[in-house]
Amino acid sequence: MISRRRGFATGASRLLVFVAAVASAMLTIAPTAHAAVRQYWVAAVPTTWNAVPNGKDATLGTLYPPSQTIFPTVVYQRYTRGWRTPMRNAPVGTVDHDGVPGPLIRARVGDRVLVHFKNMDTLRNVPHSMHFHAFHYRPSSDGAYVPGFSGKDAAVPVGRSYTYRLRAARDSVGVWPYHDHSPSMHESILGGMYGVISILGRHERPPDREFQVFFAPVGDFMGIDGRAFVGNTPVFHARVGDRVQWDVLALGSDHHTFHVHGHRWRGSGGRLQDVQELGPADAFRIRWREDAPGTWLYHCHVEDHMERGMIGIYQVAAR
Ligand SMILES: [Cu+2]
Repeated sequence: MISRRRGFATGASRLLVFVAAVASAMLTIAPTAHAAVRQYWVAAVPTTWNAVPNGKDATLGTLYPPSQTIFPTVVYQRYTRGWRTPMRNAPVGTVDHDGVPGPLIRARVGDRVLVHFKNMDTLRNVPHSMHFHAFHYRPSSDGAYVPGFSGKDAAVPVGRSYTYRLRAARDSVGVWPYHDHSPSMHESILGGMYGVISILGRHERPPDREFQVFFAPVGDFMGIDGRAFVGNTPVFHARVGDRVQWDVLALGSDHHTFHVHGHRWRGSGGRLQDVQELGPADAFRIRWREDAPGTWLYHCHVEDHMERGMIGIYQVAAR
């Protein structure tokens, strides 16, 4: 008994010494102690996009022929390491189709993020790039074309690749867009070359559900995640009690007003609101604990945008 107790005591003091040593080491390198290096492989790939797969505006009953809704385009596609195999851009539930928006780029404060980008655009055969909001980086990872100044990051030729080196700092927390910023930027964004960056604090608890809502024009329509009208735009799902997060972003030349039925949230200054405005390249995240079972609408409240497709369904199941 005694020897066992002594053995425990010895083990315990060794443990204490070890804990003290680790604690002291963590104090020295605290800011980066848990930082990760996250790597993403992304490519610009040709695809055939259908903005209205079911061919109709279910609200007004208007029918749209495939000739009006289907078009060839180039999108960002996530790949496994070394661009071996295409993979889903985001988990099912954050968006329920693939291609638009591009890969969901996640990070925590302190992380380094390497985005390996390859241009596989054999459709338009033009250079592309990736330009990231929110992250800290050197000009060589800006991805924006500046005539006479920018380098390989800003116009990656077809068949070539480039690695963007990014760092998430404390002022990177939140939701932000990334997009093509090469000379073909305007046509590329219209075609769907954009995506979502979602950055959490170092120790911030992630939500139970995260939904990506990206407002942008798509062909003749006004789209959410590249799709138009109820039945085509994503159907988001939650349960009563879930901590949900809406990632809301916009690109293009319009201002939008994000609205969810049956829900309110605290905006800037603590004001309760059920509509929140955003302009081009603007972004925000909205969070609440779900307490309203039922089938709800979410949409842009600019009437013209809503009529041209910016509307979808949010389903909340009772627990
Ligand atoms: Cu709108």
